[in-house]
Amino acid sequence: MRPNRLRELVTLKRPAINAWLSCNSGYIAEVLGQCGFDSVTVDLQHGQFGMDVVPSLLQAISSTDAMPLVRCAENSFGDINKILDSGAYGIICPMIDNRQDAERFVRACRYPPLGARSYGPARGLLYGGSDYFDAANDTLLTLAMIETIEGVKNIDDILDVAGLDGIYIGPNDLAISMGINPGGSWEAAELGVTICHIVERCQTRQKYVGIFCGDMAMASAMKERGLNMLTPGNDIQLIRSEAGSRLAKLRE
Ligand code: 3PY
Ligand code: MG
Repeated sequence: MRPNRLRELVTLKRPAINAWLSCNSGYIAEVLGQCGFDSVTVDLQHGQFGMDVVPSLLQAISSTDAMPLVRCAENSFGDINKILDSGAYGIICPMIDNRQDAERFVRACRYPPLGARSYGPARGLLYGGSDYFDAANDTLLTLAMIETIEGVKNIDDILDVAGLDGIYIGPNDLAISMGINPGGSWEAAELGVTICHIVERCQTRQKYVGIFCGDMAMASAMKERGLNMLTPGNDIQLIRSEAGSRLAKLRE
């Protein structure tokens, strides 16, 4: 099966730099992959599109060297099966609060005996290769989002679930769950301490840990802490930021 570059980066102790696609555009997906991101994540939770466009967005990403990932909209067995069958090499699942949520997620992602994924890999087979069934459980990445205080409280139970590779931190929803407005400083109130606690639990347990970063200061701080995956904002944030700085320069 085609190797998962994100697993190779763990062995090399190098962070994966992940792009985040919120637009329904194969062109933008392809451009982000061509830019050299290690992975591009199609965001089905907040992206402006539905399930039907996932195969074509994954085709665009997989015309580049970037690993095609999807954040599913919810912890749904049927949707996760379909997304993997469309050729995703990893799933980021929002709002995992406890062991049962994590078990349900893994059940959808892994073939038996580890899980209960149904067989019909469709485009996954084309992208992955003819030994897809034998190698998929060890190749595809499963990341549970911790983004509530309940998830933080249950982090060790969640990390205990066999077949789960690790955690992806959602700082905005985590802030809301702590009574803090989203989109502010990652270090606001107890938010920074909580994020560092999640990272510490994952690293102590030798589990994968990634995070969505609202700005470059946060991305650099997370890189210093040795996280496995850094997402420096979504596609629209990248466009806005570069457009804003070019405009400001020419208006000087
Ligand atoms: C969050 O910060 O809550 C996220 O889900 C990041 O996309
Ligand atoms: Mg979130």
